[in-house]
Amino acid sequence: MNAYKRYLITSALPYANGPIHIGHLAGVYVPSNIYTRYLRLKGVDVISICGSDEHGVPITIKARQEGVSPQDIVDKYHAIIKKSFEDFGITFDIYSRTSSKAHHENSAEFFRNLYDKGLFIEKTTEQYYDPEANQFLADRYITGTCPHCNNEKAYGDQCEKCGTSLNATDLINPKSTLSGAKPIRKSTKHWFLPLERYQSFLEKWILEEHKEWKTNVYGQCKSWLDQGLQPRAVSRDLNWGVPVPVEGAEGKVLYVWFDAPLGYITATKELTPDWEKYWKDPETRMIHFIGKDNIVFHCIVFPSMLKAEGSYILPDNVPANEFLNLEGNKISTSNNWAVWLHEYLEDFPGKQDVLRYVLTANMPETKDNDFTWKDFQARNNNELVAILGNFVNRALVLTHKYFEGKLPEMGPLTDYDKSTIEELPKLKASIEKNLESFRFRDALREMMNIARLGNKYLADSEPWKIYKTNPHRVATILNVSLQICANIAILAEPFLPFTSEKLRRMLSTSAAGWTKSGNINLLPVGHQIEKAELLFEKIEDDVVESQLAKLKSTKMENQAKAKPIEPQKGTITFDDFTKMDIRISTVLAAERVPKTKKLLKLEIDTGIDKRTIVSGIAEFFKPEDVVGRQVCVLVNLEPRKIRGVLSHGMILMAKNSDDSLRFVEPNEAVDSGSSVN
Ligand code: B3M
Ligand code: ZN
Repeated sequence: MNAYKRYLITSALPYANGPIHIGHLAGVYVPSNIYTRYLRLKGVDVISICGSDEHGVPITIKARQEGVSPQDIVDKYHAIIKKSFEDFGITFDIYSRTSSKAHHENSAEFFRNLYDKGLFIEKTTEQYYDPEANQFLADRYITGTCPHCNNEKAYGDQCEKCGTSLNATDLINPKSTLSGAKPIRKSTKHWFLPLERYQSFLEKWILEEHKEWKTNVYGQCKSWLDQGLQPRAVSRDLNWGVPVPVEGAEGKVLYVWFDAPLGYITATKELTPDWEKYWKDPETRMIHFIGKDNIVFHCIVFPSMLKAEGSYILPDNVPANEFLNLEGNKISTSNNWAVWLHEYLEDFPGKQDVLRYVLTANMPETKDNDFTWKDFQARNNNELVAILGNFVNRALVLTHKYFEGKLPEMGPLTDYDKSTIEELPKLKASIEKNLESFRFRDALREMMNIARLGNKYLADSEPWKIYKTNPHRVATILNVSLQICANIAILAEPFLPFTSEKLRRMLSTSAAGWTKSGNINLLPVGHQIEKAELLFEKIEDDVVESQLAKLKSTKMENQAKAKPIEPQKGTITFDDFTKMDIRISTVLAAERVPKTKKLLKLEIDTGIDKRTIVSGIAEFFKPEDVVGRQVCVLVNLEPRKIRGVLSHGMILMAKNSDDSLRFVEPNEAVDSGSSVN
């Protein structure tokens, strides 16, 4: 890696159509931030670029749903997203946006450049059109069945299930998402980037020269290339986006996946007049951090665009992650199945590093992974509190207790001291090796192994037991322990920046660079440390349970929305209605009907008489839950034998959307025998 002079780190531009959730963080922004912080600490020339993706159908769909303009939507979410990144220590050198004038100019100029060189194909083709909404159906305005994996909810430009990039005309049973109508075909002119012209270049560049790319990334690229690349439309019939900068292109804008990656270039231009050295000097190493659904655009389409232009460098690596699920289900913005960062901060103020830690420890690096609140609690309590927090706290508190908070002098070292100290440079080297190969989970584990090492060292050495008899030995133990703390303050910074800062404050030490760490000489003898504060707090069961309850109610709302309401039954006459004799009754006794799952046998006081009714409610109510309850009973229903018991009537129940049952009961006590009509 030392052959490079500087680094350009890009992170996928989030669509400004909603806030940011844990899936975004784990997939893209935590890894890119860890990597960038690591390089910055090493003193490398690095810039980290991001911004909001403000064009495309995701934005216009959201605007339509909320009844506001696309500009209103992107203004709102750009601000929310930007703040979330700042709150979580995701520090970009610039967080830009693609609806800016600078970006419109930059992307129009890039298009025009390729256009003038004759690198596009201009074609009039038939595209899907919604005759009810009077609109062409680009990208997410159309859904249908994916011809590759049969996913019924594939979009017009991509199937999110199998990752394949599609043309709307590939979809089976296409449907307009605007009106639900079956689309018709209508001809329209567009500009296509002939990707097939770059096929052999891409094969050599990726398949031969970048065998080191992650298997998931390399594999997707290979399967794309094996299928053979096709021309890809880079314009759309939409009124939101960068207008196509040529004559006769009214009502047409650049395809969002044409302009969005150029946003990386716009942002760099906005950041520094020296932007060209980051984009055009082969001694710059460019890395794209993205999620797996963006692989084709960053490894095939954007490199083809850059290659076509000719003067830009290409990414040296694209360490895409897989997806993070939440409690076993796919994270979904539209179903509100997510942990939103702004909500997390309300519930867990000041605990950004806990989330960063858990998301890194579970990062979906090679396969999809699951976030669960139980795991969140366990990792906080058993790892951050019990290992890292505990070690640092004991080392600092004991130094105050025995040496007035001044770093004591190191005496002769035992073999155990020496073997502990020797671990430090090894662990540091292992963190580096893992970070440089984008193995963030392993890097984090090795960082925690330093805290484990310190924790074990203190526990084994038991300075609190020997102070009276051997204070010099205690001085050595605490010197070694505090030096380990100082190492943690540096080596944890990429992962846990807030904790690192707090620890540095407590140790009264500035942010010494990465290169100085890995040894035991970070703090001088006599160095005064500050008061010890706790780095982490235990998370109790009720806190986690309330998060789970929140998700459960989301799930119920979604089920209710998903379940079609039964249509109304045929009309009846008033006479039909008055034939039903419904009475308020009281349950006197209840027992299960033996050998059945669903049936309770109830003794009922109907006011008219006392009788037996068999009711299919045992899955939802225990006998003791129903005794004494007032219920509505259809008393003149023809008696019926159910499992050998004669049932005289029927209790009225309401069936909830999840098929669970509730009693229909008077809201205040009513005399038994009162009629209901
Ligand atoms: N806006 C992210 C997404 O697919 C997409 C990335 C653009 S990066 C140039 O959600
Ligand atoms: Zn598919």
